[in-house]
Amino acid sequence: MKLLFVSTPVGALGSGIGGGVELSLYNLAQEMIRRGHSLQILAPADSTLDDLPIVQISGNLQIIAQSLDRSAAYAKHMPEGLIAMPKNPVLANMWDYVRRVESEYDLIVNFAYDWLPFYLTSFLKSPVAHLVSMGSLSDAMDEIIVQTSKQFPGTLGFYTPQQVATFPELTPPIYYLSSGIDLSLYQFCGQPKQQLAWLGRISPEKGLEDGLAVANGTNISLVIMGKIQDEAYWQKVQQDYPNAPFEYLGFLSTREMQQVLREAQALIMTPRWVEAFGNVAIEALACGVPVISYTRGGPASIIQDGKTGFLVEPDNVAGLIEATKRLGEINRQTCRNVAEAEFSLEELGERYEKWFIDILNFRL
Ligand code: HBI
Repeated sequence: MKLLFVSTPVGALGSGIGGGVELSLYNLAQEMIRRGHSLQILAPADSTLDDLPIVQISGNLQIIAQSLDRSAAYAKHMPEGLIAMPKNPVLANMWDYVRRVESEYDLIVNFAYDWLPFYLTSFLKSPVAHLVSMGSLSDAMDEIIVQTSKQFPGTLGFYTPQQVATFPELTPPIYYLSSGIDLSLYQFCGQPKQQLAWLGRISPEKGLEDGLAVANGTNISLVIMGKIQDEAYWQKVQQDYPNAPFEYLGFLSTREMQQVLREAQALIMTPRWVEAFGNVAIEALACGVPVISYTRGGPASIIQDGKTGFLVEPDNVAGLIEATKRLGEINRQTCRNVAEAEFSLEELGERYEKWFIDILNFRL
């Protein structure tokens, strides 16, 4: 197949602003090329992705949907369900490029959680597969997602059932794609140091304050890695936990990040929202690191309670702290084995290739 991947407009690939979708796009692109498909990636200017083919598109980055969600302060003063875009939007420039080249591809794959690509689907001749990268955030996105699932059944892909459950009724077939990583990049570690890890975009929906509360409660140092997306939030959580032992290492490459992650006794995941998946959880398992998280969103479908980590009642920090005392019950090799069985690139490629072929067959 000739595939055109259209990336998220919130940040250049490699910047970390695109969070899990950057990793998903990179891993999937690699795997599709390995399977013999030809592939082109469209992404905002200044994107880097190793040696993968990227067409850089200029224009102003899109506002992240989390800041425009239902609870956003602006929503109180504005009409219901506004769809926001900056002037000279990179999102529109990317899809204008799609319009010009679409006849050269069998399938276009949209990675943006934005209104425009869903709306443009019926304007294009080539089929569009939409990877929905988050749970329900706004009425405008819910509406266009529901509409697209009705008009183009089978063209919406999600990570998990927990993510799909946050949306209004969608027209089947619905594809649950889970996720997958290049396991060869993650080295198993059987002897961890006295430290816990927290990974992800530093932004309110990720609940970093609970991670610091665990460090405070256990007096075990929390190693934090990820892009600071909300500086004010980052300052606030540090002020709220002045004595919590932690180290912030910034946004690292996968290679550097896993060298630190693998030595952790556990990864602490503290999603405040319904995390669609949680790629960081399978990165931890791949290193043999158990995951302690809330029974909310993607982590609830990744972690096997008592076997590859512990699932705790949402927002119950004391429960997270209790779970750190039970880590001796977890066999770290089992964590790595589960990652190999369920979250390899081959498994990922299998699921996506079936989805893409189903879309093309349905259209013929
Ligand atoms: N917001 N508007 C918008 N568009 C996206 O594609 C988007 C986003 N916020 C976050 C995001 N994508 C990625 O971090 C996903 O991995 C969640």
